[in-house]
Amino acid sequence: MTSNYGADQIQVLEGLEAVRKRPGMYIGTTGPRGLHHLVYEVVDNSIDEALAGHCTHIEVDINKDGSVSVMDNGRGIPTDKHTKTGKSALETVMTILHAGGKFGGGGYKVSGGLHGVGISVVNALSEWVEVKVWRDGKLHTQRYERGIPQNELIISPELEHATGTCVTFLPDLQIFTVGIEFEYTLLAGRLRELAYLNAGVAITFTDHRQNEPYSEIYCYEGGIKEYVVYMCREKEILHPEIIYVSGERNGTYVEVALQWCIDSYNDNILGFANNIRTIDGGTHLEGLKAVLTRTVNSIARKRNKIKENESNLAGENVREGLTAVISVKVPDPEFEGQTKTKLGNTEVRGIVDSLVGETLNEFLEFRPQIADSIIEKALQAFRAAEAARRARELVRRKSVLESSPLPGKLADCSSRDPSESEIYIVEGDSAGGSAKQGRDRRFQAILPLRGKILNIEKTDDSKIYKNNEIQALITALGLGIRGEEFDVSALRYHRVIIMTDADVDGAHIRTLLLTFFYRYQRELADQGYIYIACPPLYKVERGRNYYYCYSDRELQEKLREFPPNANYTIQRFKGLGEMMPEQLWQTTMNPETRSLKRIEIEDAAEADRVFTVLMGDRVAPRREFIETHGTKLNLNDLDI
Ligand code: 0RA
Repeated sequence: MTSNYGADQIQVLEGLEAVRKRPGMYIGTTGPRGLHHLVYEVVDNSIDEALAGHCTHIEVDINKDGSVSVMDNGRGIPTDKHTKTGKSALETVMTILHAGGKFGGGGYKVSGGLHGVGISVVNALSEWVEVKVWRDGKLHTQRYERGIPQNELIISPELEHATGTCVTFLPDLQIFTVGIEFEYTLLAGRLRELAYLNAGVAITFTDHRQNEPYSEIYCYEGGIKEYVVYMCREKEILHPEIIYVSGERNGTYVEVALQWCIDSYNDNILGFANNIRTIDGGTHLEGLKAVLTRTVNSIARKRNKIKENESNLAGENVREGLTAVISVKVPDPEFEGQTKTKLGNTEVRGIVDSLVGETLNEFLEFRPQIADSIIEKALQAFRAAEAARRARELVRRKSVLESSPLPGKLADCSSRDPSESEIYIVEGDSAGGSAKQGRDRRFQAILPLRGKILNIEKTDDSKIYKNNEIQALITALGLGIRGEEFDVSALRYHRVIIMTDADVDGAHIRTLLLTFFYRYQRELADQGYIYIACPPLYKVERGRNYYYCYSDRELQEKLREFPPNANYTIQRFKGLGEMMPEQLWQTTMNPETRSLKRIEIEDAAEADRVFTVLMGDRVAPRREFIETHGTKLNLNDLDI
């Protein structure tokens, strides 16, 4: 310990104690989402170093003991002593809230919602942290426990003159009481996203928890341009070259990549501010949409594709078939909305508008063929929208869905009172069978869905609503389609419970359903009508007693209770269909004994985000990933 235990030291302890007392204020939750934020927080520091131009490689490792290491080849956190406090800069960064920014670094501190709280918060919420800094030909190390330094900086000479930082931390089970198991998929999704957003930065991600380490490298020289290529990989593109804009004004950096596709009828625009996905949009997206509409209209008029007496193309016409990524870096970002994922800075609207306007105008002026094909696509969209509007007026709002009967495979409950009724959305017919036999039919309805439903990412609205499984779902719930007002009073059940297997396919279907609800029936998630069922993973039998375990941790704890040479059997439930109806009722459906997880809007937003980077990807590495990690994924450890 440092010897000068003065006022400074007491202040430090009070600061970190405040974080440990109210962790939610700093990282949102102490559930899985908050746990994963610790990693993002540490990685963000290395990303900042990369943005400052001093770091090219970041390595993230999940270690065998469950700790995580984040290593970079940046300049290394400064280690020189502060004359005033007698502490090293390193110790200051590790122990004082929000100290990071004081030591230079980028001016684009990520401060959306839960990010940007500083590495000291990770320190406060970890059982231990070990920091290594390579600088000035020396290795500096220091260990902390629950935020408190355990030794002075240990300085040893290094032969190699490399620089960099490595932070290893083990989250504190006293804080994260539901467990500290990191989920590969979630971390991989965010790391890949960061690699796309920061062109050229290589991020290596390795999981050492199995016998064979599993590793992936994300590095995209083309940055968001490559992201757009990836998003369009299965579509037919309208123009060969991705339209790319980058520029800076008043300290705000703007980067945009655009690609129109022929066989796509909606738009897919991803927005980011300071590396945070702005799911709820904001001023950067408003600026982009405004300038797209204005520029395409103006070029269309110049090229005489719209006559003087004809009206302008609407924004949605212009955006039809557009895939885009916009990433802005703002010195003082303001994040708004329930999930803090909407950029509020008003100055950004005009900056995006003018920077994109200049480049896009020039791009299209010099490429009249591309301009014409984009205009033609928008004109078609305009005509189709007009035709659809006339058709709708003719039918007088009599939608197909309104008149359709309840789906055949719905096993409805007898109650007609939504407030006491629940519907289980179950994966597959065999699980559906068990659930139908196991339920209490007075208030529990069962809707089995077949297979993978559909991939929302790759399809447009009209196809989604034509899909049998989605139609069955919407009709069973009693809801209309997007665009018409959402009417909660029409909702037939006030608990919509997603019950999928605890494996990769189950996780996929759950993510897909949450994404669907998030995008098309957001009110349901907003108002807390959506739940996740928590089926057990194991049944342990010993003599005449049996126990259900809902996570690997619970299983380990149960086994530890037994004497060393006890006889017992473990049954692992591979799917819900393997459970007897009575078992399913007892463990998962009986309101007296079951546990349900209510989905909050943030969970649905997170599902939407993971879905975008991971779920559309069906290339070989993903298959390999599922084979390696399939058994590790555990429903009970997920927030989503
Ligand atoms: C401020 C100044 C300098 C380095 C860093 C921050 C830094 C912080 C972290 C956190 C993780 N990795 C990092 N790498 C660098 C360097 C100032 C100088 O050398 O002049």
